[in-house]
Amino acid sequence: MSIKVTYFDITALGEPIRYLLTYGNEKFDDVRIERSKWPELKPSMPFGQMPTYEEDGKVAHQSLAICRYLAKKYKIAGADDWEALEIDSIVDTVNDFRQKIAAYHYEQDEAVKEAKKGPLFKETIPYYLEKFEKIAKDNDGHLAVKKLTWADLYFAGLLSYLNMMANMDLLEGKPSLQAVRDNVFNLPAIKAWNDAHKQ
Ligand SMILES: N[C@@H](CCC(=O)N[C@@H](CS)C(=O)NCC(=O)O)C(=O)O
Repeated sequence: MSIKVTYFDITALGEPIRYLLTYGNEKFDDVRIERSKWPELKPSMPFGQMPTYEEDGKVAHQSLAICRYLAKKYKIAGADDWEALEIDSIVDTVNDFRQKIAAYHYEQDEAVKEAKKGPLFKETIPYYLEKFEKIAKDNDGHLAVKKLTWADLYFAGLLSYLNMMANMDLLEGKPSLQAVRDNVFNLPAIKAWNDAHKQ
């Protein structure tokens, strides 16, 4: 089977897909598009965005849908529909969290950005992180169902991007979330991937 992931040369929304494929010991073509080439390529993408995932010439888009597809393939998407719901819920919540930080980070208007700063750092980020930390503690170092699932891979894959956008170590003082990260980073395949892709 020929597999290709196409994204910019950054972690962000591409890395969870790369992590899933790496976890599944899949060989894949890790295509990284230079920013200068993007305008030319954009119209050829299903909805003008990346990442995309290709399998034997068939193209899929939407990073969460792609991750979920791979997680099902590698049997880390839940043992039954209720587990799958729990996993999907936390993944969507991590994604909400990402979007709230991104709304600040990518704000172009400096005055608006300054106005968003206080609520984001004093309220939103602590609110989400405290809840995530409790969930991770209750789930023995995982984000759902007390075992490794794609929610953990998604979170760990997104982490460097979240930290970059927030310009802080979001996991400082959060031992259970650190355990979620470490449980993923210590998987031999992911460790080898991270060693080979230090950014
Ligand atoms: N919901 C989509 C979002 C994709 C997205 O926002 N992609 C951005 C990069 S992170 C992009 O392609 N930006 C370039 C553009 O829109 O021209 C997903 O999760 O795949």
